[in-house]
Amino acid sequence: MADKTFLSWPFFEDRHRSLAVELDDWAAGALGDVDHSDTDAACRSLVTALGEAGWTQHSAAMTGERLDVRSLCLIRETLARHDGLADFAFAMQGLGTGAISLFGTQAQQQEWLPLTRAGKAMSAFALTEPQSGSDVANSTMTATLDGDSYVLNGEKTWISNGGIADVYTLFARTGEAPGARGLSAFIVPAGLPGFEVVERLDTIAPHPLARLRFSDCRIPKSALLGQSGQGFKIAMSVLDVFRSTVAAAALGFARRALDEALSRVSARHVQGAPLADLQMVQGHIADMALDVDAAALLVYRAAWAKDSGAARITREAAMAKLFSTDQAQLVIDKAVQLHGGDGVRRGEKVEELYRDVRALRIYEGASDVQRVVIARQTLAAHLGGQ
Ligand code: COS
Repeated sequence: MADKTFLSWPFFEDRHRSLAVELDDWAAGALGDVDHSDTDAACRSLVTALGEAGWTQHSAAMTGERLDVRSLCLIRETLARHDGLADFAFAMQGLGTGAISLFGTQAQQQEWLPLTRAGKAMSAFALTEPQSGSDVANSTMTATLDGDSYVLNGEKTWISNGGIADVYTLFARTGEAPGARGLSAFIVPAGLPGFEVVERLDTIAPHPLARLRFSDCRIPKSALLGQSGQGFKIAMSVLDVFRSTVAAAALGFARRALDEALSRVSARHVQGAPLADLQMVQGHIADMALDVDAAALLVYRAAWAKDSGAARITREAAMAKLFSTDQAQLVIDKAVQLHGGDGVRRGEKVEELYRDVRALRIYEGASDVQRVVIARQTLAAHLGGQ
């Protein structure tokens, strides 16, 4: 039984506490036996189920509402503890529309957000390119203004929900300036002429992923999100919010691994006593519990700071993502070790968690990018205070 004492921390309001408990009850019933054999079909039906139950209402915000980052984090943590693909399905409804929530006009929001929030349309975030993952300022895909249209040319890759999304938030070079100041963000519906899914990508923890190609693909001028030339800042602002939620998903995986380890060391006997009686095992349990609580403090500090009105939580989100994803990997590795041979057997929960957690240290800003971000922010604060 997962520890829920963190819900009494002062970061939360009572509505968050009820949300976490109600979602946990729902997930225990609805996600018990999700069939992952057809990943696309599983994602589609998970989005429908999350939509019908109302959980995806939290994934986006219309003008006048706020994205509540604590709710996003609690939902991702809880879903990840039950089922990694359910967490993924929820997360993409938010990341894929994050720029529309934060920078969209009322008309843009009205067109897409009621659908994605109801689980009736799926969304994707198309930023990474074959030659630029961490180095966003080096993106080369172009959007050229031609009359009342932008014409898209180039490739995007590692796009989650690529191939099954109904709408993409896409970043392309509009050329106002070199580097970070010459990118813009667009809303691109699936299926336009010149928009092609050229490759589906398979990974150790399968979820829908694709490489996309745009060849003279025309979108209306009204597809521009925010101002032209502001794409880099839009991408970073979206990532500031959603990096905390990646950290929350890692926390959910780590909590589940700790639970699995606790059950194992209580039930498994060596030399006539439970494994849990061995001090070396207790040492592992202590490290795992400490990592889980420390990660939770960083995740909910970042979420609380954003919900309390902070304009930017770049440093807090980077700290949460770096620590939570790196430590979740260690927690899960210990859980695998405590399971002995069963830990690496296909079908065991800890084996699944071991594969599920790895990509979180790479996507939405790899661990070393988070270190760069934290160091820059810390140095800037020091220099600013001099
Ligand atoms: N929020 C708002 N604005 C931001 C910002 C943020 N979090 N981070 C940077 N900016 C602004 C800067 O203030 C700067 O503005 P000015 O030009 O007005 O001064 C501009 O954006 C450029 O910032 P910076 O100089 O830091 O750009 P870099 O190219 O050096 O950025 C990193 C480097 C590594 C931090 C950035 O490219 C990054 O986060 N990369 C990882 C991207 C990622 O997560 N990829 C995964 C894709 S999604 S799966």
